[in-house]
Amino acid sequence: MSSTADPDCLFCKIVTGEIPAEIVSQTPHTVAFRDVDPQAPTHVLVIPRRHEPDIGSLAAVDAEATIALLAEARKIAEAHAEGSYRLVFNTGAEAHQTVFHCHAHVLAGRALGWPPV
Ligand code: DGP
Repeated sequence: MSSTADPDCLFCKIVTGEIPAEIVSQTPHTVAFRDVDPQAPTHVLVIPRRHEPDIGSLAAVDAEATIALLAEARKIAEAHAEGSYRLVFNTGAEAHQTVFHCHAHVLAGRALGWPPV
């Protein structure tokens, strides 16, 4: 497990508790908390404790944390959703990534359209 962090990163500050969040779960590799601007009745962000800007960069350097993140997202979805959910990794500004610390959005609790807009 790596302890890499970016002192200027909002989500690193949620990991340390410097910025409060409505925590849903914590594991050795991950922290999950409710999104401040929920887009569905269930909208939880699952992040690695390790600072990496996106899921691809996390996967390239830390397979264990990547698997842990996916496993935790599944666990949260199963606990908070009734069967159907969407797991989203916005990656890059053009894809609406606004916080550059890897995060999975777990969205559930309403019908979700396709394609996403
Ligand atoms: P994205 O656009 O994919 O980078 O998603 C970033 C999400 O982070 C967005 O849905 C809003 C959420 N967010 C931003 N700042 C905070 C915060 O301070 N607390 C919480 N709980 N969520 C935040």
